[in-house]
Amino acid sequence: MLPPTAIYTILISIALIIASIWANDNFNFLPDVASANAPIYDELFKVLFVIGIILFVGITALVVYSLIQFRRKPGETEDGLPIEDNLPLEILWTAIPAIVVLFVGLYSYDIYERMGGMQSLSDAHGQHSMHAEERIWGGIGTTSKESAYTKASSLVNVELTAMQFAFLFNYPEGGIISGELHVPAGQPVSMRMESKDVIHAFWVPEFRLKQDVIPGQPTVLNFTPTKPGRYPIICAELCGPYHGGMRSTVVVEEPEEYQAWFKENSKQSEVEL
Ligand SMILES: [Cu+2]
Repeated sequence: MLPPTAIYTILISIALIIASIWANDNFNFLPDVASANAPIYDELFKVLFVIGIILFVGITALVVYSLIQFRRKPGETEDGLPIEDNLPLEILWTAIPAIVVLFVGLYSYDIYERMGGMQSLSDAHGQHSMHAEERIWGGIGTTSKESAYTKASSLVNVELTAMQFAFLFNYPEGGIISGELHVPAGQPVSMRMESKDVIHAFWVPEFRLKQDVIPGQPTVLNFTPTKPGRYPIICAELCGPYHGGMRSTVVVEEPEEYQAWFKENSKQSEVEL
């Protein structure tokens, strides 16, 4: 027969696991899912969040239990028992965090790879040719296969220029320069990013994407938007006094709407030229 404390431990653990699964299915703390890699990223976030909750609740429960159970009794004046050297316990509390950290590390790496982070950039959708000596890195990207829209195959090329305190988007094919990023849903986008002054970061929470924009060292971000809508672009690198105001918008449109926007704006630029 198990001692009562062991039974309580088992029951509490089961209740915690059930509660975590229920919370995971019923609450969504995260912003909209608007790109192909967002679901993959959310998977990682949820796993980390559940591990965090289990540790937090477990440790807090243990502390509260110890506070009550081992409280000094009235009239007790002596020191506690001098306990030291419990080898099995030390092995256990070293092994458990080691396994957790190893698991989190390998799993994060796997997610990074699934998001295209380990892809060599020259393979990525045959994007515009780059000089071999050019240092371009940080190719977080996705393939369109996870996308709800798999029909499109053409690649949208955008060049992002960041400066204190604005983002500028240039579409080389149409000669368009825009303060807002327009992208078609379901089509892979390859964005080449460079900064004019200091380090900025391009962040779209709904895409679950963040990439530094660095002066003199272009970075590339490949992604496939999936859900039409307007989402904020936020500079996520403290870049100066108006860093907080460095925002823009990404407009994800149905492919036809995007084509219409593109046509309209590239015509205008022809007239201006
Ligand atoms: Cu900035």
